[in-house]
Amino acid sequence: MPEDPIDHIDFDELREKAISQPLVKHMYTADPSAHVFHGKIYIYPSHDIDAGEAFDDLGSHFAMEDYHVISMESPLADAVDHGVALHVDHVPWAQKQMWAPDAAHKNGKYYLYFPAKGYDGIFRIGVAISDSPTGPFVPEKEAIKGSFSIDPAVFEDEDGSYYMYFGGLWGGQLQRWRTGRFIADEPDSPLAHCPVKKEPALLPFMAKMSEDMLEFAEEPRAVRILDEKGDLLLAEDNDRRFFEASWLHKYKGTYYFSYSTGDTHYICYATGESPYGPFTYGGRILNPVVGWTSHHSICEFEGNWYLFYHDSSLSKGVTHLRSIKVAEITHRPDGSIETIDPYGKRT
Ligand code: FUB
Repeated sequence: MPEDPIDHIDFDELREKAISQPLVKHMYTADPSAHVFHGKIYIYPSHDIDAGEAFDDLGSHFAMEDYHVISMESPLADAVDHGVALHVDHVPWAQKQMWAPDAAHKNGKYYLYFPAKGYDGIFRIGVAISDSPTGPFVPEKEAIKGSFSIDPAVFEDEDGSYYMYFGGLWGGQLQRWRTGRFIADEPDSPLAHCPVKKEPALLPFMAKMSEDMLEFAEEPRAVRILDEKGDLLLAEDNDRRFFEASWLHKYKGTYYFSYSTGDTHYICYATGESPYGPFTYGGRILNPVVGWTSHHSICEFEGNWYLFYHDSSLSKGVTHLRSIKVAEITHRPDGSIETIDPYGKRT
């Protein structure tokens, strides 16, 4: 994950061309998972800091320590920071790297789901509980049994079922779970164990949540992402294959699984008829932003649909110092989604 070459970018011009501005400027935030709870928008982002870690392709420089919850009365309103909602020091099983979180609401309780590296160097996904959407959240003592990798996203279906989608390549360690058990060999190269060329690409995972929202109700299973012929996307198809940042939304009865392509920096989507998939590739939602990572969520507010995303323009291109943003998205009559250019036009 190289540091961006920022010399050629005129950041003043970029700010003017940007379709949206950072929602929060007093700190760096990323990976915004947005939900509407009781008519108000709550955003659960990563809280980016510069912890002085060296850049590497495993994302060691993403050394975040806590989470803040941000709320907004509407997508155009001011964003309010509700302070620290959970700190790594209060999570018994987690050592470091509090990466992209998500949240869910059920029966008056709020659940914050978050990935972190344990003391064994392995990413797991934890859950913390609160009576308020803004926390503070009290973590469970152990990570969710059977969880692995990063970037949890929890979707509530219309029948009241909840499903978690998760996984991420390279530093997110998904490739190290190819055999069903963690492959812990050295050296810790981001590409070791990744499929190549015409092999099927790695797939994200998903599982239904238990009634109490604290466990998987079933063994996690792979989320199949297919091309137009019904074949799995290939590892060499870097412009379309899954990398990280799972999200699921439902529009007019169709399930939209969206994700980042990582090293090609797109946010793409695929559609299906069931929360379990399979999903067929549909196109791009967001073209590359300034910064290496791209990570988003999609949520409906008062009948309109919004993409929450991030870029590194406020930090003038620093990969791990990002800022959350929001832009409206459009589902066309045929169900496809218009592509947004973060610094220009829609197609
Ligand atoms: O914020 C840390 C990591 O960067 C996230 O978990 C990934 O999705 C990427 O945005």
